[in-house]
Amino acid sequence: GSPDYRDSGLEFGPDFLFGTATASYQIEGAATEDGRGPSIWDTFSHTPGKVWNGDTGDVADDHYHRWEADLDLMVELGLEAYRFSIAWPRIQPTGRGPANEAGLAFYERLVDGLIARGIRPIATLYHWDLPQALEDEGGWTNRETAYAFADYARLVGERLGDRIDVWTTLNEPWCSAYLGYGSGAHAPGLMDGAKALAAVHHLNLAHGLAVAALREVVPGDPKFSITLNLHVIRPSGDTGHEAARRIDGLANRVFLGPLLDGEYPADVIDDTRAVTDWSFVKPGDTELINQPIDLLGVNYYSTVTVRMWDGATPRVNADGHKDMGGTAWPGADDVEFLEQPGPYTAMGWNIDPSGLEDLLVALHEAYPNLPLMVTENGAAYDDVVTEGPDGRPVVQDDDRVDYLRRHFTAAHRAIARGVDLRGYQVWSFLDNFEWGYGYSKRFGIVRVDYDTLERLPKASARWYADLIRDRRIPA
Ligand code: PNW
Repeated sequence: GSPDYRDSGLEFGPDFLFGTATASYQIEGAATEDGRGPSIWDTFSHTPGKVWNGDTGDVADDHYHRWEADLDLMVELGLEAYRFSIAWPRIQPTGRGPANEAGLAFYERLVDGLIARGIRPIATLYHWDLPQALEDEGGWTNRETAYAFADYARLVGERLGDRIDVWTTLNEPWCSAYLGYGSGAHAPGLMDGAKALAAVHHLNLAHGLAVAALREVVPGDPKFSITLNLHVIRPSGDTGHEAARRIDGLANRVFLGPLLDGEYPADVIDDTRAVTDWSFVKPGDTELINQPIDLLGVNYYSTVTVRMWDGATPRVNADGHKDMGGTAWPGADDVEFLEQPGPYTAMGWNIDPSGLEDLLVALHEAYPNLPLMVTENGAAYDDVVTEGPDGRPVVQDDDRVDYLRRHFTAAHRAIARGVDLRGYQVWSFLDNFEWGYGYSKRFGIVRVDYDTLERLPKASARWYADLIRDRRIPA
């Protein structure tokens, strides 16, 4: 049978980089401070009906003001790396033009603060907070946004270039394109399959142009990367393989193809002919996208199970996405996403650590010379605060510890099978603004009290600290 992934005592090498991840809009707050312009997530979260409970990132974890104490807490936990994102509208409030000095200065303080504490900075240039002014001109459906992104990357690279270990261009362009422009679950909330596919291409192009720009201005030998949320797809029944090919195309190969192989997969273009003619791809684009990269970031949470819909019985659609009326799968509305076997996290996502092992091994087999990093993995649970033996509050999040233990074990098994895995960033350092779910879903290994903004490391944070100290999965 398949392993239960609860092995303890497995050892990680001395260079394996243990850390946590966050994103600017999810933690910073200070939404109008120091010249920050509005992003599509400000607009979206302030639009009634888009985010649970009307929650916004206006204050979030107030990390913009509390960053120093947050970094001290990372030291206390022994974290070796920190994956954070830079808010484009802090650097360029309207997405174009000269850099806003106060915005650059914030990230310079943060990065210098990390380095002073011996924590390695992993910077993401785009974790979904597009300047609203660019969305007003079409956002990611507009080719110009890709060029604007490269200009922004250059501004940040010129200032911080010598101090960042890993530069990541985009976080999960799948979400930006398909949830932002297709399903409507994410900002800007459009529901148009053709726009979603145009966004896919312009995000790919933005990545390529940004890597080229960064290489020009960044000294030394940092790593350039992109982070994808590749889908691990389990086929069901006779039609499962056809359904899996279709979803693999839209979710995975439409990114991996141009990024790493220099071309779009022909079957994806065929599958989506009724949605778009792909005329947004211009001659030379795939060469621009296909820049050499040094590392691929992998975000992993769950798996999907698919088959083709028979057209008669009610179509199952348990793909785990908030239903706003659009579709995250342009041209694949005849694919069914089946209910997954449990157990589930508080997101309703099924827990399957074998998916992480499978994904890492498959990527290594397809791209043997490309080092990998888990740039996100973690779980939301309905944490409860209780009184500890000494009368102080504790969060005994054993379910999250178990989730992390199994996924670290899966990663270890992948390494044992030859995968060049360089590190693991747990999502997330802090409870934070979970996009359409607002503050209702808690992913942190550190609890945030949203009344007082106090931080409280959960049992999972202590468990992780032990793992990092011993470089072994604790018993
Ligand atoms: C990722 N989906 O988001 C993001 O990179 C994080 O910002 C986020 O907080 C984390 O995972 C947990 O959700 C996703 O619907 C959001 O498939 C939605 C999906 C996938 C990833």
